Amino acid sequence: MSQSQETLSNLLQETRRFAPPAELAETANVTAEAYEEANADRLGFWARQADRLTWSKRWDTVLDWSNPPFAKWFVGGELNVAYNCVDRHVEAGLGDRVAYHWEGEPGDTRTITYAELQREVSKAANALLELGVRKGDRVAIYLPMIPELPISMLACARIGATHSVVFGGFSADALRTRINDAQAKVVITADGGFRRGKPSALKAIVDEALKDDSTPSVERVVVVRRTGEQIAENPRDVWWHDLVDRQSDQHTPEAFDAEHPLYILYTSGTTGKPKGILHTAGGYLTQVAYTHYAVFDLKPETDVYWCSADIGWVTGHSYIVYGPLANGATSVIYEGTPDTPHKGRWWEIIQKYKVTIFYTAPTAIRTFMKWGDDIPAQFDLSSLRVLGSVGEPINPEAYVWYRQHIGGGRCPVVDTWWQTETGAIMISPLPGVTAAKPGAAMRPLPGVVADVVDDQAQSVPNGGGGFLVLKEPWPAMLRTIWGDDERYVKTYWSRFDGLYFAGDGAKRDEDGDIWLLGRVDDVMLVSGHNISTTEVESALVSHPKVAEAAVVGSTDPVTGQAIVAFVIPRGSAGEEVEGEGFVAELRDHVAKTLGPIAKPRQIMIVPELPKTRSGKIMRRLLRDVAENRSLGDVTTLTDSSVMDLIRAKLPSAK
Ligand code: 6R9
Repeated sequence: MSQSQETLSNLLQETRRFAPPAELAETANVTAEAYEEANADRLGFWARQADRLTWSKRWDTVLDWSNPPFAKWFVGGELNVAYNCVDRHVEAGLGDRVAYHWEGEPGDTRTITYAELQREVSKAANALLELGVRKGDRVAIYLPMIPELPISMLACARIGATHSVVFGGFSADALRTRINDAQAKVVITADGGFRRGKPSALKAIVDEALKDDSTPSVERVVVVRRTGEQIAENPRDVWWHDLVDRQSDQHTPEAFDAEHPLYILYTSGTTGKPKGILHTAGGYLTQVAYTHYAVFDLKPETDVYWCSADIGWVTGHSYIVYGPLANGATSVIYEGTPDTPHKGRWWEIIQKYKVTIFYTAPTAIRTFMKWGDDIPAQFDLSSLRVLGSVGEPINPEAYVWYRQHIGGGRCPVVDTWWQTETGAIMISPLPGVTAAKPGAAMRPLPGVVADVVDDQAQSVPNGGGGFLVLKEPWPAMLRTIWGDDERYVKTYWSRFDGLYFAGDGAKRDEDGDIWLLGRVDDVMLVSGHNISTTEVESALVSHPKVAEAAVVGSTDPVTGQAIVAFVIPRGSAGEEVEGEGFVAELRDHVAKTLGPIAKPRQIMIVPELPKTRSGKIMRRLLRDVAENRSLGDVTTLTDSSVMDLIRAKLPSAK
């Protein structure tokens, strides 16, 4: 490790700091004392956070860790998640508060208050009961970003059914695998949704997934009419409006055990079949509510919050549905793509709804950088006060661009590290406390114990790099992989004895702050030095003509691995980005920023990068290109034609 630590400490000399705005610091929901409070008594701290919720029966024990790594939180407690997200706000007199400002891609809108949400969720719950769905049954949800999506999730939670949301962009095969793994009894879908100005079909994909009796557990398919496109109707199908609209809008929620399964969400590992990550009711809701309140400084009376993720990913589950609703927040949901009908659509939405808190992903931010500064400049973004980032390491340049061009230089940017498995944000600045560094997730939140360790599980000193681990159980942690306890233990708890292995590389800087360096599978070994893809990418993105970069290690006879970079130029960079001169300029720039060891052997200028459907760069495929292999599995790619575009560029590559 010593050699790599030395290398890492030479990399990324980022010295910029952004202190919290004074006004925000003064009125912040959470102050620095929260860290001390949680350090002094971690379980007591989480018990106080659980008191944000309304419990029908109080717990006896905060944490049962007698059978690690199988945790039980708030043992003996009982609650209803939907009641906590909806009814209790209505009972508190907040029925007229807007829960969701929904904006369809074609421009149609719906405003849903908490009182309406209560009625809609109750009707949907009654409908599921009529279909025979009972406590513990699984319901697969395959919907676009329309109000019926959170309504269906809450209806399941209300009756104790476990939902499994499958992202609307997944194929019939992917849907079938997930339905069968969860043994779903009902599928809720729509005729389609609007994307890029066109209706995109969903029901046909469900029909394909279910054909020839390949999903024997499925009894009924509920179909929401969204696009009005023609669909094939099967005997097991029922229209949402025929079924749900005639139900009573009264339903009395029943309390369930704190450890009752709330949902399964599949995450595709690098190999093998997708893992069904299981989250349970009490601990999950506690941590998403607390983190949404703390990390975004949410003031539910005045804030308008928008998370641009798809609800089909964990970010949408935790920070569009459960966290914001548990806190009684007013949120925006947008159905479509950011460039429909124009590239300023998101900024127009922020202007229209006077959004105050905005949460998005680095991939989106880098796309906006590529489109040009002049686009957000045309809109009034002065309502914003806190910005968040999630999904990948945010390159310092992207962070600074986001702060400046979206946040007007006045909004703190919180870079939030977490995973489907962690359920909720784990490492992040606090907007009223932390003097944030661009590109750093900084410190574990109060109540979270994280560390960076070497391959012997020893904490690395400040300035060192290694593996990110979590040292103590946390309330929103996954409870297992659905139906596969052994795989749960093997995947997360076997690399280091007694520690949760996140699969991410990280470093701790001289101040002890944490920087994420990407998945450990992506770290490159060049002439005996560990070099992180993230740091070389950040160096490339810090060049004024570069919008996005992806870096991989390619086998090299001399150095073991050599660095190969794929670069998308900024829209404003003009013609000169095609030539050899530009490539030489970029190589020199990396050498100057990070040192000669990090200089890419090869740089390819490309129009697009391969991304997963949740926006993460698929470096594995770029490695195949760099090493001239045929491509591996491309099923989780957003757009497989991207790989053809990249291949077409190869002959001109340096
Ligand atoms: C929430 C989510 C998890 C993986 C995670 C890491 C990467 C997420 C990050 C980040 C650096 C951040 N990741 N947030 N890396 N900085 N702020 O994205 O969940 O889809 O399960 O992905 O995403 O590599 O391990 P999920």
